[in-house]
Amino acid sequence: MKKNNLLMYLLLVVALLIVALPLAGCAGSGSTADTTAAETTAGAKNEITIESNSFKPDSLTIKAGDTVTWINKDGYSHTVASKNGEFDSGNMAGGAKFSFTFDKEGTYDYICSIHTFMTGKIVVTK
Ligand SMILES: [Cu+2]
Repeated sequence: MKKNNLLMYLLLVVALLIVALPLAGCAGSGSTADTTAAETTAGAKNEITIESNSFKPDSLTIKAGDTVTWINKDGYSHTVASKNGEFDSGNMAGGAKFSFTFDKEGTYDYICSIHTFMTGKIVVTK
């Protein structure tokens, strides 16, 4: 009789372990999310607005690899044209945007080829 009770007790312990172990496994695996750190997607916005026949700001310093976006807020066409031919937006109607990525350091003077008195420059540092 005593031996039987012990056997029943052992069976009960084993049965409890079988039920309890998968539950413990589930609880452990529930906390693996949220490990990827949020990367800084946007640093300073390199935006230049074209407004009232001028580039604002007319001088902008960025780092190599940065992209600059010009936005024409006038109701008529402008262009963004590098004096040395590195970039040329072509005709930008009112509301149009133009982006260029500067890979090399240096100073890039540009004008609006329609209104050549409109000048600006981008300084690209390392
Ligand atoms: Cu213009």
